[in-house]
Amino acid sequence: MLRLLVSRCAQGLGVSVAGHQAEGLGSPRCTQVRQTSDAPRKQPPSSELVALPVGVCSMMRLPVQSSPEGLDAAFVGVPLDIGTSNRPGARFGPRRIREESALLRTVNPSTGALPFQSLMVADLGDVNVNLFNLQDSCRLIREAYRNIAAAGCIPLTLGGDRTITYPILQAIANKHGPVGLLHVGAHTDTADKALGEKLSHWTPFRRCVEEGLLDCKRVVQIGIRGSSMTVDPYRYSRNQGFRVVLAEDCWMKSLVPLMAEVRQQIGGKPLYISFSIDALDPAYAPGTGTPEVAGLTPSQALEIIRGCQGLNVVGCDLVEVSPLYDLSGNTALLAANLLFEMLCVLPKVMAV
Ligand SMILES: [Mn+2]
Repeated sequence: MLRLLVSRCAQGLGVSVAGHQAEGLGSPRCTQVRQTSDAPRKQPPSSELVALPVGVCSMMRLPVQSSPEGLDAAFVGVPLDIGTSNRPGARFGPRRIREESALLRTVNPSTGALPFQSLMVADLGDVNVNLFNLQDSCRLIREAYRNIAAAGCIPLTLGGDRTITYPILQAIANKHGPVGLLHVGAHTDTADKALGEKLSHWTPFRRCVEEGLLDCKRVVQIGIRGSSMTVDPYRYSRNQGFRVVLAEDCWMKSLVPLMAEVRQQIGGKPLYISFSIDALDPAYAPGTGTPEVAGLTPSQALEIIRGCQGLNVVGCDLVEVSPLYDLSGNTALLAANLLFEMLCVLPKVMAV
């Protein structure tokens, strides 16, 4: 019976169990596996045929592969947390998000989106980061994402702390030029330095501005809040032309009207979506490194992501999930759902 289950599972996932264990992005053992254009689309296995907890743990139980060739979009883990300032643990985010994502099904009846009938999607595993060297980790992430972008594959990233968005955007801008940014989170992440270092999860968007990776007139930050070292903590963002929407301006209201304005501002040029789970109130998402009270609700998060339908989304990430502070797994479950919603608004996803 065990053999039958493993065999059926491997068939459903489309990979060998041994192959999955050996692979990792950036690993010298990665092999190029080319997909033909007429290959059948990859699908999470049906929960009517394969029990939800069965199988190697991948995002949405999708096939795992090492090469982005032939993929329209892919989930990618970046298990890095050495850029965190307070509670660590985001290195365990990708695994926990994948675990909770087993519950996700394949269609989105709320929006009508059919992502797996529209796109070729797989799980590309994790970037092999250097947990003893943040600078080197950024290099490894940048190189992995340059390969993904070069293959025409849209990355949906499972973080990892916020630092990872900087090298990802280096790779994305290398392909697309300066991009618009929808950043949802509690903090602007535009500090210059902390403890004398220019690289941490406090600083990625300032580094991105300095390197010309962002189209600053098309940058929106939503959910910003919390105490600060200065009385005007958002000045840097606003001086760059960013639109900063504070959490209190979102309280107790639908964000559908806000997103209509955001769509106008972003237009049809490339957009990157970066979602920190700390945008959500800690009541919903306690499993994060720097929680701030009075945040967004899950339904507002869905309104934000669904409001990106029709935009030219070229990449997404969901960062700052630190499972150690949430034994229920609800934070990772929420993160998995938000990543699924991002998949559902990618260009070329059909809706019924
Ligand atoms: Mn944050």
